Amino acid sequence: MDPLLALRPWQAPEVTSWGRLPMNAVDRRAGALKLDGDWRFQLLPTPHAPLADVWSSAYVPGVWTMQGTDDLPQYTNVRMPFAEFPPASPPADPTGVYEREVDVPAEWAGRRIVLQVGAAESVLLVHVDGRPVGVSKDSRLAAEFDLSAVVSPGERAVVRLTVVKWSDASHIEDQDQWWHGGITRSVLLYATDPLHLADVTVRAGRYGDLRVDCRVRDAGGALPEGWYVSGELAGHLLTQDTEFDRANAEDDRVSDFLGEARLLTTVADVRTWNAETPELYDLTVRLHRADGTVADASHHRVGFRDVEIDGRDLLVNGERVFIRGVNRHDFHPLTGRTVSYDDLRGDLALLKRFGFNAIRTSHYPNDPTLYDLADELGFYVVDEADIESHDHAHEIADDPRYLNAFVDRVARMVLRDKNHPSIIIWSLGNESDYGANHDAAAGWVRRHDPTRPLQYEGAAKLDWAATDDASDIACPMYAPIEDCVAHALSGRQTRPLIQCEYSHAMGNSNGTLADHWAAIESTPGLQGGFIWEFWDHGILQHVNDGRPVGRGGAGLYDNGVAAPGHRWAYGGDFGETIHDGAFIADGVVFPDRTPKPVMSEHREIAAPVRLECLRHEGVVVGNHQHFRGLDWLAAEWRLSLADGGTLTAPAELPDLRPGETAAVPLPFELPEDGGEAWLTLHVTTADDEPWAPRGTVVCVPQVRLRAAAPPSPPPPVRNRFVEVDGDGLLVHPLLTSAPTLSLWRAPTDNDELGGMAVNWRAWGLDALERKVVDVRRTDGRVTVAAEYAGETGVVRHTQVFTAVEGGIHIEESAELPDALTDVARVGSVFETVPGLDLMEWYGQGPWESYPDRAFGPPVGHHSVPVDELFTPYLRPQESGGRHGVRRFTLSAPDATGLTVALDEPRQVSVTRYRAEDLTSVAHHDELVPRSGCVVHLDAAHRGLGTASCGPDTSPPYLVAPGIHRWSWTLRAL
Ligand code: IPT
Repeated sequence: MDPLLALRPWQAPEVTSWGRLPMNAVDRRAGALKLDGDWRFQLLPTPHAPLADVWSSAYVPGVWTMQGTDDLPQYTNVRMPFAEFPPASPPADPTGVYEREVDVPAEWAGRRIVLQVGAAESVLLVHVDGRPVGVSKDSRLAAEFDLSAVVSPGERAVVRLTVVKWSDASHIEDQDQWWHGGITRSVLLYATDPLHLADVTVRAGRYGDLRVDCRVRDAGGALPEGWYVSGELAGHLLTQDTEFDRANAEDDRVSDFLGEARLLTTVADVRTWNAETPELYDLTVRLHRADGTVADASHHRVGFRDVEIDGRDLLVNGERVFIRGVNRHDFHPLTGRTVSYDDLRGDLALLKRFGFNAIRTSHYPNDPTLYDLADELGFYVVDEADIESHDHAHEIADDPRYLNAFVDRVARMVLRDKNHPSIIIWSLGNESDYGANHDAAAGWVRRHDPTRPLQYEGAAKLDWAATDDASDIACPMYAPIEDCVAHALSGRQTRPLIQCEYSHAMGNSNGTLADHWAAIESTPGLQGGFIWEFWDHGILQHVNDGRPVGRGGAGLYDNGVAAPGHRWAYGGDFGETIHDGAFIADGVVFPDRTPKPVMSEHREIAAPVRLECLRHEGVVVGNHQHFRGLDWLAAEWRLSLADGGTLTAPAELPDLRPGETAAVPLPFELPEDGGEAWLTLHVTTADDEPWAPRGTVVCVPQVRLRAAAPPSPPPPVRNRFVEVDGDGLLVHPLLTSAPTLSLWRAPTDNDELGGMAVNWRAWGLDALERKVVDVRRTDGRVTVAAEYAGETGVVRHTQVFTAVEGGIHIEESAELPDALTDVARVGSVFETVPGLDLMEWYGQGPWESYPDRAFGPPVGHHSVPVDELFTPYLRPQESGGRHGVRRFTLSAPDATGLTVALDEPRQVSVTRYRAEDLTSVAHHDELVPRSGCVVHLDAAHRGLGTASCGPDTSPPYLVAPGIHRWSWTLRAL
C-alpha cells in the first residue's frame, strides 16, 4: 500500500506534516511556474477507494464542491457536520485526486526545485511520478515540498495532489462558514540556487531604524565559504552587522549548515507607515556567493511603524488609534473560497471608502495578497491562526494530541506574515475555549515576535482585567456597550479593550452602531472593535437544479440581487439536513460586494471631518484623524431648507492637524423664511486615492442651524365631510387599501433569533382582527373608532378625518394594553394605486435607516425610485425604512400622485411588499412585487438591535405600551 495512505494522516492529529519545508517569508511568486488551470480529477468516496480509469477535470485553484460533483457545499456554524468525536473523521470521506503533467524546465538543472500548494482542505498528500513526497494539514496556509530529488529538469513529471476532505484537522477548522473540499489557492513550482535565503525577517520602527535578519541554507548541506548578504532600501545600502556576526562566531552559535546575517540601517526623516498614510519603502535583500555573484534575492515592502501597549492603550507610532474594524473571510459567491487579486483589492477599496481602517482575518490566515494590499492601502490587521474547535472546544484545548497542531498553525502564520507592517496584532484563533495548547502557542509567538501584541478572546474572556493569560488585549465578542464602559470606568482595567466581534450584521441589523462609537470615543480605555462581518456568504445557485453556478457566473448578479433563475443560497439550500440556515448571511455587503445601508452609516460614524454648531457665530470643523491633515479632501457646503430647497457654496477646509478644530463663519446668510435649516459639509476626495477616484464621497457631516416651527394642523374646510365606507375605512381615489393600524413588521433576523417574532405571533400581531365600533360625523370631522383584537386583548384605534385645503388631515391614536410590552411598530399602513413609482422626501436619507441606525443619513431633499427603496436582504424581512421623514410625495411620470405631510419626523417605508409577502417566502428571488406602493407611517418603530448574535435593541429604541398619537395630511398632487 502507498505509505502516505498507510499512515492514515487524516486520523492522526499529532501528524501536522511530513516532508514539508519550514514556512518562511520569502515571496517566491515572481518567477514561479503557475500550475493553475484544469487538472485531471477524480472524486473518491474514501481516501482508500481505488482510482477509476475515467478521469474528469477540475479547475485549480478551486473547490470541487462548486465544480459539478455530487459533493455539495454545506453550512454549519458551531456543530460539526459529522457525528464522530475528535480526532475521528467519518468513514465516508470525499477525497479529491488531482493530477497533471509538469514539464520541468531544462534550465533548472542543478537548482533546488520546490512545489508550493497554496492551500488545500483539509489534508494534502503529494506524490510525484507515483513516489510519496509529503503530507500537509493547516488548510489556509501554503505547503512547500522540495522536489529536487524526485524530478529531472528537462523532463516531464506527473504531480498528484490528493485532498482528503474530513480529518482530525476538521475539528479545529470548525469555523462558522461553508464546508468545502479542494485546493483553494494557486499551485506553484519554482527553483532557487542550492544556496538560498531560507527566511528573511524585517523589523522597521517609527524612528527609521531597520533591521533585517537573514537565514541562509544550502541544499547541498554545508554552506559554501565566503557567502554574504547585502540589502538595498530605496537606493540606500544597508550595512551588515559585524557585531552580530562576531557574537555568533564567538559563541559558536551558528553551524556550517545554517547561516545567519543581520543588516542594519537608519533612515533619516523616515515617512512612517500608518493606516491613513501607508508609506512603504522597497527593500531588496541579496545573498551573494564569495565571488560577489547573486545566488538568491528577496523583495519586501517595508513600513516603518511601532506597535505597543501602554497601560490600557494600544499605540501605533505612539498614537492611541481607533480600531474601526471588520471581520473578513476569504469568500466568493462563484468560487466559494478562492479570491483573486482584483477581488481582494475590491474588498479593501470598498472598506476604505466606508471608513474602515482595520481587518481581523476571521478565522484563519487569509490569502497572502490580502496583506500586501493592507500594507499598500492602509489597514491595521489582526492576523488570526486557523484554529477553531468550536463544537469540541473544551476537549481539544487541553488535548495533547492537538498540541502540535496549535503551535504549528500559529507559528506558520507568524513565519509567513511577520514582515507586513499592516499586521499589528497576532491572534491565536477563535472560539476554542482556553487550554494548555493555547499557552504553548502563545509562548512561541511571544518569544519569536516580541514586536506585536497577541490576542485571544477565549483567554481574556475569563477576566478582562487579568494580566497573566494568553491575551495582551481584552477582546470580547458582542459585549454590551454598558459592560465595556463599566469596565473602563471600574479602575480595574489592565489592558486595551477592543471587541474582536460586535454589531452582528445579519439581515437588517447593526442597531446602535453609533451608540457604540459615542461610548468608545468618549471613554478612555475603549478603542474600537471589529464588526461581524464583511460578507453575506450567499453562494450563487441555479434555482432549477439547485447546483452552484460556479466559475463563469460573473454577470449573473447586479446590485446585490441574483439574476432571474438564480438566487443566493444559504444553509439548507443544497439539500443538507444538518445546517444553520441564513446565519451565514450576516455581512455588511451582499454576496456580490454591494454595500448594505449599514456601510453608509459606518462611513458617517468614521467621518474624518466633523462639524459642530456654534449657534450664531458659525460652525466648528474638526479633524478626527490620527495622522493626516485635511489637504486630501475637497468639500462643498450645502444648506437644506425645509421649505426652500438646497443651496450650495464652495468650502475651504481649514488647515488642521489631527485632533484640531477651527471655527469657520457660516457660509450662507440664513434666509428669514424657509423653516428648518440644516448645514451639510459634503466631503469628497480631492485627488485620486489608491482606493477611490477623485470626487468620491468621504462623509457628509451635518449640523442643524434652525429648528422647525411647532406644527400647526391645516385649517378645516367647512361643510365637507371626508368619505369613509361602512367599515369606517377612508375612501380615496389614490388608495387601493385604506389606512389601518399596524403593530407588526416582517421579522428581521434579529427579531426571529432574538425571540421577539415568536411573541409577536403569539400575541397575534401578524393577524389582528379589525372591528369598527363607531363612526361619528361632527363639526366637519369624521371620527372612526376601531378595535384590533389579538391574543392579549384589544388595541383601541381612533382616526379623525378632516377635510382640509387640497386633501385630508388624519389624526390617529392607538392605545396598547400593558400586555403588549414590546411591539414592532405603531403606525398606519395603506396601499396606493399603481404607477406612483418615484418617492421624493424631505427628511433623513437617501439610504435606509431605522431609529437605532440613523446617525448617518443627512436631513435633506431626497428622491429615489420606489423599486430602489427596498433592500434585498437574502431572507426577506422588514426593509426599506427611512427615519426622520417630515413629508414625502409618491408620483407618476406625469407628475400625478400624492403627498403626505407628517406632524413630526417619523419612520416611513414605501415598498412593493406587505409584511406578509415578505414572511411567506424564504429567498429574495421568490418575492413578487405589487404594482402599487405599500406605505407605512410609524408613530413608533422598534430599533433593529443585534439580537441574532449579541445585545437586543437598547431600551430607548423599544416601543412601549400605552397611548401613541400621530397625525398626517394626505393630498393629491
Ligand atoms: C461568533 C463567531 O466567532 C463567528 O465566527 C460567528 O459565528 C459569529 O459568532 C456569529 O455570526 S461566536 C458566537 C458564539 C458569539
